[in-house]
Amino acid sequence: MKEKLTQIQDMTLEKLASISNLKELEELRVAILGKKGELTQILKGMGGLSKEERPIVGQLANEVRNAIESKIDSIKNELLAKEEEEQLKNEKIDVTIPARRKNLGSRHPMTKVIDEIKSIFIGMGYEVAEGPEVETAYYNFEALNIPKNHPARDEQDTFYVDGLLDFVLRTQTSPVQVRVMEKKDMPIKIIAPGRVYRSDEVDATHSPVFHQLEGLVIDKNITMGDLKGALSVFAKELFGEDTKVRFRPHHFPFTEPSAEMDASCFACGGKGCRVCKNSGWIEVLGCGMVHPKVLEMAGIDPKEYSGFAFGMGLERVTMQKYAITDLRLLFENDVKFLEQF
Ligand code: 2U9
Repeated sequence: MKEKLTQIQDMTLEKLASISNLKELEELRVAILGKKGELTQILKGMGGLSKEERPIVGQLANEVRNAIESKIDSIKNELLAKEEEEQLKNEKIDVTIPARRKNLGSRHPMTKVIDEIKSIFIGMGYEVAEGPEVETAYYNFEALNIPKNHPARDEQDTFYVDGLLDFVLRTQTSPVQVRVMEKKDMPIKIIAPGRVYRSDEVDATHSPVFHQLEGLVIDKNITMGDLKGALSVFAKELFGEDTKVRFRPHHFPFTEPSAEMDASCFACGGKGCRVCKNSGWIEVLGCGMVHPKVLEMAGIDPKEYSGFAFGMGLERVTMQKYAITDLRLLFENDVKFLEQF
C-alpha cells in the first residue's frame, strides 16, 4: 500500500507539471482527491490493515495528500494569475483613441424662424399670446366677420370636430386675438404664433397642418401709418437693413382696408433671381386695419379705438429664407435635410 501511495504521488506530481489550464487541474484533482478519486479509494481500504501498519500508512497517506493538495493550490494560483493577466491584456483601453462623436442634432429651421420672428416682435414691445387649437366656430369665423355661408367657411377647407359644426380645428390663429380683445385690457399689442389646420391635400406648397404668426395692435389713434412703420421695421430686421417694402391692396373679411406686403428680395436686392422668381419682390404677409365690426363684436368701441393686424404663413417664410422648394421637407424630419441648418 505504501508503494501504491508513493506511486500515486509521483504520478500525480508528474501530471501536474504538464497542466496548462484550470479545467484540466480540476479534473485531475477530482480524479485523485475526489469522492471516487484514487487516493480516497486507498484511504477507504485502510480498514483491512493491521494495527501496526495503520498509523504508518495513515501518516504517509496524509503526507501524500498534503503534497498533492499544496501543489494543486500553487498551480491553481499561478493559473489564476495568468488568466487575470491575459484578461487585463485583452481589456486594455487605449485612452488616446479619439472619442466617438455624439450626434447632438440641431434646431429645426421652422423653430429657428419662429424664434427669430418672435424675438423681433418682443423687441418692439409685443407680448406672445396662445390659445386652443380646437376652437368654436364663433371664434374661428363669426367673430372675424366670416358669417355662415361666407365662401371662406367652405366645409372643404375646414376640419369640423366629430361632425359638430360648432367646433373646428382653428384655420388661423386669429381666434387667440379675439379672446384677448374680449378681455379689453387696453392697449393690446400681441403676436399669436401656432399650428393651424385646413382641409388641403399635401403637395409642395400645401399641408393640412401648418404654422401661422399673426399680430394685433389696438389703441386710440392707431393708423395705417403705424401698420406700415411696424411691418417695415420687422422686414428690415428679418431680411436685412436695406430691405424695402411695398403694400398692395387686398381683401380680408376681418380687416378694412387690407393689403399684402412684399419685401425686396434679400437674395438679389431686387434685381431678380431664383428666390424671388425674377420679380425682385417676395410676398411676406397679409395685413390691414381691424374691421370695425370685428372690434364691435369683441365689445370694443370702434369710435374710440382702432388697430391693425397682420398674418403670415411661417412655412412660407422659412422656405423663402432658406430657399427650400418643397414644403414636405419641413415635416419629414429627414436627418440629412435637417443637419444643414
Ligand atoms: C383679429 C383681427 C384681424 C389677421 C390677418 C392676414 C391679414 C393674412 C394670411 C397670411 C398667410 C393667412 O397663413 S396665411 O394663409 N393672413 O393675410 N391675417 S390680417 O387679422 C386679424 C386677426 C385677428 C382679431
